[in-house]
Amino acid sequence: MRHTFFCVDGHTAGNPVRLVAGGAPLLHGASMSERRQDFLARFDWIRTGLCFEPRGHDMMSGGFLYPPTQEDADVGILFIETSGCLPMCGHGTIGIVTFGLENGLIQPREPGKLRCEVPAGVIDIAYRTEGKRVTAVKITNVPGYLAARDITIDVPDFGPLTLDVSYGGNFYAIIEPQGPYKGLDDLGAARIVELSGKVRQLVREKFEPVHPLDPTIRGVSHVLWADLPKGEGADARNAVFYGDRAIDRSPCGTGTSARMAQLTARGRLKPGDRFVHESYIGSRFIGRVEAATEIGGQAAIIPSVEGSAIATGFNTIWIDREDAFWNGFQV
Ligand code: PYC
Repeated sequence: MRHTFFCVDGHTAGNPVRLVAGGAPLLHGASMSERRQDFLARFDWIRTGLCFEPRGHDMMSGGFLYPPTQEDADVGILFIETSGCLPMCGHGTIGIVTFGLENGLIQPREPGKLRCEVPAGVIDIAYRTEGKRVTAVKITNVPGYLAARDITIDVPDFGPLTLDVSYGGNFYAIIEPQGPYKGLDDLGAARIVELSGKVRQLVREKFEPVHPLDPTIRGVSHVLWADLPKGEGADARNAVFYGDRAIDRSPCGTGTSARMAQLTARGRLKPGDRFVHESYIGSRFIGRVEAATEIGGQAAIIPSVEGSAIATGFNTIWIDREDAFWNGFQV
């Protein structure tokens, strides 16, 4: 049996985005969070088939558009990625909104503005256009907060690290330069990938964060290696590890949100501050601490992240059960 998926492929700040515009399964659930659980239980083969080799690669990421479950939202988004179905994805949202608007798949009620329902909550979008092109997308994200400070781990063949765990739509282990970690260029991409899986495992053994409003959002999924900026006008640089082998080519929207929540909790940023974040490859998002708030009685921030995406083409993809690799593989 052959399943056909009509996709708009592209990238946000260098990281892939595959908007699956046709072929999304019908999902049960009264919220995007419940639909995420339903998708994971019944349709995860679609994610692995579209994201893993041979139809995808280590960094592959994307999502589907759904009618929202909430009346005040314009559209619902379900994210797929090599790492799973994320509660929220910043670079994915920027790409999905851009390609959705450019191809008439999303109809805003008010030009320049959208309200999107994602598994992690409701996010507000402001976007700019030039002719038919969407040139910038700003996400006002779900609240971010610092979940744990100063967790210590000892990484075999590397050394001791002290890190924070922060939430910006996913939970991040955040490592600043210290001891054996002298910065991104000193470590290099291959070593970041090699060490990050171990770091994530060691953090998971010590601490399991659970979102105060949605217990299905739990556990550290990403590792953010923080560094000083490289380019002029940037405030910081990062490499975000996800899945089993991926370094985000974008500055990572939820990672930027988590980093701003951490820095605000530690008194190094404050509401109103701008935070220009550079990715490993030098692309940028403009972050901002929009406001202070609280979540489950805990101090939090409303972060925003702005960036842009480029479509690279349409892609009709088959998943055929007669193909030995119909649901993808990882090596
Ligand atoms: O931009 O939030 C993000 C993201 C998560 C994983 C990869 N990118």
